[in-house]
Amino acid sequence: MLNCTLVGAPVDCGSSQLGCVMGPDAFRTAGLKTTIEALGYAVHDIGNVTVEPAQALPHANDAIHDLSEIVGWATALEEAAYNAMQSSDLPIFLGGDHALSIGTVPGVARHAAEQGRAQFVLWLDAHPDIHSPMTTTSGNLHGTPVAYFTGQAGFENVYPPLQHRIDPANVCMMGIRSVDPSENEHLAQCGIDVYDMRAIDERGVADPLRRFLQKVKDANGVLHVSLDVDFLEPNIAPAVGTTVPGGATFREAHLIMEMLCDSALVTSLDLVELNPFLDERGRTATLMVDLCASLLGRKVLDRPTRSF
Ligand code: Z70
Ligand code: MN
Ligand code: MN
Ligand code: MN
Repeated sequence: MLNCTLVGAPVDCGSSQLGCVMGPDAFRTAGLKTTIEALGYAVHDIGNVTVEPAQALPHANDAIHDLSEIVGWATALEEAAYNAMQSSDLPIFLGGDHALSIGTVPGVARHAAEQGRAQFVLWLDAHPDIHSPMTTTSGNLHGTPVAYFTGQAGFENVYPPLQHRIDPANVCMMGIRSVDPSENEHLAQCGIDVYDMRAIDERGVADPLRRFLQKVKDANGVLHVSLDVDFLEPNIAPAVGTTVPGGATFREAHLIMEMLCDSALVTSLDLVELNPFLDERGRTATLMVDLCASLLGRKVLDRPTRSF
């Protein structure tokens, strides 16, 4: 029997709106554990990661807030993610805002490196989250994880030294539709595969995803999926601080999860930016749990689906 570990990461200081701190409990309330158990997994919920009170850290960009708290989370979550990878077939990190990936991605990458496997990342988000500490104008550090874990300059003496960098060629982004000017500049030259909503409208999700999964498979890689609630169309997923219209539909999101399931390449998952304070009768939390179920093996038909 495969086992799955739930790791609560109630980070909320990477964004400017309160509420993500309740995310892990909303996923629990929406029945994440029993849903995954019903699919035949042994599920262990280790509860929420906690951090030591941090000491204030100096930084050059005055817009930045809560840097020392984020560094505390990054350190604790790198360790928690690495440990969960050692004891589990599939850790799921329950956010919390997207700053949690500053810790979880390096943690799973440490495990992959020890296994001699290349770590890949699928970033499902309205935003590329590729600011450095010098380029962020909002100062919200949930806008920085991709720049950090791909080894972009500017994090020296700001975040913990990066031990296991993710090659930008091993990162694929889908759903992108809100990009700041400095992020655009960086995306143009860093080598990340970016499928913005225009690309998805023209090509659908299946073809770009199939290409990326083939690349992971050819490299004998392992895949971390980072799913931001705002990847989804806000009409179906209202529980998020910054809603960006024109997101992925219910059907596109489920298809991605089903294809990821069939690939058997996913070894870890972030569920981030759920703000239960903004939800409507739990529908966003429930949708995220349903997407998880598709990723972990829930099928419409018992017989294998024909794919074209
Ligand atoms: C913008 C910034 C952001 C949400 C990421 C947005 C960042 N690029 N917002 N996820 N919800 O503030 O840096
Ligand atoms: Mn705070
Ligand atoms: Mn994000
Ligand atoms: Mn986002």
